[in-house]
Amino acid sequence: MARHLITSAIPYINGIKHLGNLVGSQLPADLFARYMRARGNEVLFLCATDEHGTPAELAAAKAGKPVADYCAEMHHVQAEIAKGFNLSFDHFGRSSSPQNHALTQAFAGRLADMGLIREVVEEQVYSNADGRFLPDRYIEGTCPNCGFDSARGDQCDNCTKQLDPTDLIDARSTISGSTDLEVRETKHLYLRQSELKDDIATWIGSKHDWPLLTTSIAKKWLTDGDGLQDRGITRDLDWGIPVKKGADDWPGMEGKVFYVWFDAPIEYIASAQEWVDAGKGTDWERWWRTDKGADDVTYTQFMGKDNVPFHTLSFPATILGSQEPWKLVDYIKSFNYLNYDGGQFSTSRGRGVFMDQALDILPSDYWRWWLLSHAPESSDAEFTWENFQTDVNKDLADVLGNFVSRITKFCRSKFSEAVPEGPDYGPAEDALIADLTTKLAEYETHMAAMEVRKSAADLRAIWVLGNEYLQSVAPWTTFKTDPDQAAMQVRMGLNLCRLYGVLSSPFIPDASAEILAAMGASDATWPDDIASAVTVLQAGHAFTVPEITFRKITDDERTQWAEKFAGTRD
Ligand code: B3M
Ligand code: ZN
Repeated sequence: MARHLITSAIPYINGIKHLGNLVGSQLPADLFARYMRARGNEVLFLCATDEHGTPAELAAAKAGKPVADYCAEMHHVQAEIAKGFNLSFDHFGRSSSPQNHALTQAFAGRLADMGLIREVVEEQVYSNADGRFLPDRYIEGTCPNCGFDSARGDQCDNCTKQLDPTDLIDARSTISGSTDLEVRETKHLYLRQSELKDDIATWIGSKHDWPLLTTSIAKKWLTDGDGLQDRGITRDLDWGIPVKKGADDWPGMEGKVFYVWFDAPIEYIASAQEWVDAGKGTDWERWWRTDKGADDVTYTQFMGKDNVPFHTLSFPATILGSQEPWKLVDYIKSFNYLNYDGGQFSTSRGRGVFMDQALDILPSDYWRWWLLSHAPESSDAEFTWENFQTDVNKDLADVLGNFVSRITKFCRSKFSEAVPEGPDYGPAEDALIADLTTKLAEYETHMAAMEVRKSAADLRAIWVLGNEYLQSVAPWTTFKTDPDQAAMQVRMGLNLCRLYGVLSSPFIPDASAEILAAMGASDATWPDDIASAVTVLQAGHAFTVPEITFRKITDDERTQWAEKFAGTRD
């Protein structure tokens, strides 16, 4: 049994995420976590809300609430929606937790002890109209790298370049819109990433099996311009983790907080501490400290491409720089963007489908299946209502749903609600077993490699093999001349239902559970061998006909939803 530590990028606290956010990290991470558990591995799957920084402050101000209250409420909302999508986190933490405060301050202190922190008196943008400094998202302007006109003070969303507010051209305050800005002096801490450049380059260079999307982004920022730059890790903000050197005050840094991107990845570790403190686990160091057993852990991170620089450069700089035995990530699975109906999903413009709205109109399995089977892996992908309707109706209703309902109903009407007798499996069944064996091996290979789309295609092919089998042996015809032979064919069909319940569970956990319950299956273990897996349900085993597992999306619904989600959410 191997041990897998799995984290999803932690979603910002400001509002409910859209389906593009979901498919870019949390959902594929859940798929992998479920698969690894199903294969008998020990899994710790962690996520959290990312509660600091300007996104939280701006959203709380908009909602007219104190930021701490806003975060507590939104954490609860996001946790409930995550449950609605069956995201099987072992813990869903909060980056504002006391554990993360202490750990972040400890890392900063340690990095200072290692000589990797510089105190810098620097020039920051100050807004006269707002009476404050404008870090990160408090300022917008034109990207000096690509010319995008709404680049933020910390990063350009268009080209992913990490920026400083003073880099922006034609900058304006996002609070007041004011362009009455000036540059003032303020003191900040810088992490001397440049000192760690060679270590990080060597480390990235050794990751030959990482997705090209991950390594190309990392290498670009390692080699572009002067290479890896020192990075400001503190901000002039009220909300955040106060700057301290471990437990001690940091002279000259009173009233300042750590930058959100410094403390957010540290929350991956703190979330494991929260998991223990919540009584859900007993030993977090076993997962995170290589001197305490984590050397045999495989650590996989999931994230959208815009988060890659922080996970390939900044967070590793924190870990490597500490020279403490922390577990470094083994594999980074990154995703491109999912677009929405000819444009981008937009949180600010309310364009696209948001996670809560999705669950209001259809059960989570419909979304899980479509999103995962269209995951934006090798390029950006696009959500259209036509494609969603067509593929959900075809894959889930026509292929899987129809298979289960047809065979269970046929058995009930011609035999009973119990697996019928009949002879041993013959040549047609042996051929089916051989085909399923080949497809299962491909499915397992792709799942282990986190090839999400290919895995979905394999699973669909496994469902199709069952349909083709039923189509060709046609028990409804056989029954007229040879009921005994038909009984055996039905027995195979019912066993396939159970098998599909097991194999489909990482993608569509609710439907899988429903199928397994209808089949009265107590054994839901992953099959070692198809030949024996299709004999688990023996003659006389009772089952029930499941409720309609998947219904079809109608043309009316499609039209109505396309209109409803065109872009008006406030
Ligand atoms: N909250 C960005 C995002 O949600 C950020 C990820 C942090 S991962 C440590 O896309
Ligand atoms: Zn740019």
